[in-house]
Amino acid sequence: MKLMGVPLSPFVRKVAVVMAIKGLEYEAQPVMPGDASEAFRALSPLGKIPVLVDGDFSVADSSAICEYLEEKYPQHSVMPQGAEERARARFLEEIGDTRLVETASIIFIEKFANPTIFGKEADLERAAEAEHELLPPYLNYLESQVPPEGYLFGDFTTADISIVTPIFNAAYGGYCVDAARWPKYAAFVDRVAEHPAVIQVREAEQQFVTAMASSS
Ligand SMILES: N[C@@H](CCC(=O)N[C@@H](CS)C(=O)NCC(=O)O)C(=O)O
Repeated sequence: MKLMGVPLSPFVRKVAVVMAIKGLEYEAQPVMPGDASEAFRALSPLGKIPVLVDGDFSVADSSAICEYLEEKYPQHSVMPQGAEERARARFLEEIGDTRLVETASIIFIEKFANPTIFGKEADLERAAEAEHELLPPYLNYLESQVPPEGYLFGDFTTADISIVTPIFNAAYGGYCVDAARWPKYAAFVDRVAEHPAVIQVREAEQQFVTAMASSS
C-alpha cells in the first residue's frame, strides 16, 4: 500500500495512526497539499492529501480512507460497536476534520509553517485570534465529550486520533491546551500522544521534519 501526503498533515497523520493500529505496512509518498501534477489529480480530484493506494484501488479523503481500511482490514477495529456509538464517533471525527483543523491550523501556519518552511513573516495577531477566540468554543465542546480516563469508546478509535491530531499541528507553533481551563481534554491529548501507534507515527514524522529543516 502507498500513503500519499506529507506526515505533517493532520489528515495524513490520522490515517497513518489507523494503519499503525491495524499493523498495515505502507510506503509513505510525501506529496505536498495542492500538488498540481496530472498524476496526483487523477487520484485526488480535489487536490488534497491524503490518498491511499491499495493495489489497483485508490481513494482520497482521510475519513473515506479510514472507513475503507476498517472494512477491508477489520483486524484491530478502530470503530466502536453499535449504531449510536458509531454515529457519535463519526460526528466527533467530523469536528476534528473541520472546525478543529481550521482553527488549530492557523496557529501551525502562522507560528511554524510560514516562518520555518515558507520563509514568510508570521501573522501573530491572526495566530492569537485563533488561539483565544476561534479555537476555545470547540475545546469547550470536546471538554464535555472526552472521558476522564481512557479513550472515547474504550478501545482506541479513529475518533480519538481525529480530535487530537490538529492539536499536534498547533503544538509546532508552541501551542499547548490550557489544562486549567480544559483539564479533561488536555489530559486526553496527552493520553492519545502516548498511545504506541501515535508514538510510532510521530517518530517517522519527526524524521521528516528534521530532514525538511536541514534542507531549507
Ligand atoms: N476532508 C479531507 C481534507 C484533506 C485536506 O484538507 N488536506 C489538506 C492538507 S492538510 C490539503 O491537501 N489541502 C490542499 C488544498 O485544499 O488544495 C480529508 O479528510 O482528507
